[in-house]
Amino acid sequence: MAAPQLKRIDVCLSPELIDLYPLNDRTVVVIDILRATSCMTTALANGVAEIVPVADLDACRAMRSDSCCTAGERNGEKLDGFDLGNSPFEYMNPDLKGKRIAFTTTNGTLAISKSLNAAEIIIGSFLNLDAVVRYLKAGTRDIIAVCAGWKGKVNLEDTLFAGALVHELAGIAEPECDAPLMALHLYRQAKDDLAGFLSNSSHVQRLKRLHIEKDIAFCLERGKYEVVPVVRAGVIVRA
Ligand code: 3SL
Repeated sequence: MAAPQLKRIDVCLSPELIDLYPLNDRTVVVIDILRATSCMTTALANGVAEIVPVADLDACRAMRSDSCCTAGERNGEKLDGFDLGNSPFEYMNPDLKGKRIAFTTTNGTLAISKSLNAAEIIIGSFLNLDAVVRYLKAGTRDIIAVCAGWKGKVNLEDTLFAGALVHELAGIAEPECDAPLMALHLYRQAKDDLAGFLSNSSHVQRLKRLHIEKDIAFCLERGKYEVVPVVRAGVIVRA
């Protein structure tokens, strides 16, 4: 019997590079470990019904209504006029069960909006890594991990998560170019102490200046949730 064909996996290290990647027949995994995709995962795992990712701040603010809360973050800080910020702990509130949330963040929601041409988009974080890996193994499409980075620049934590996907999918999906190989090598160096490996990284330093170390530790927990958020008609729901 012929061996099953390997899928391909590529890594887009910054949304600025996204035009280089063919999205239309791929499953895209959007990654913003600190903290947007970790918040989205936490929210859906705790009963939030749907999240509308919105790149533009004013458009998101305008969506506030009786049936829609708003979440707004820029430069790590919650914004005036929004119900929620970008800490995963806010999304464990039982009052949010069944709610719709319009969500805008500095990089994460922009990465989602730039990925909308993909055949399929899912949301990845260390919190749901195992569920995402199972989902990708079961799927038939080639995969692109899109790292949100920071304002167009590459960051370490999103690259490490992309490397974790390449590592976990070994034998199922083969790296398509050097970015997945780089991410894989980094992840293999870092995997036994992600927090230590990231301690000097730019966004960890930024969040530490805002005194939100507990968010960093939480977002690096692996496999806490079984949920796989998917983007359907522009809205993030449970798969
Ligand atoms: O850039 C983003 O989307 C945010 O996740 C950044 S922060 O962690 O809220 O600073």
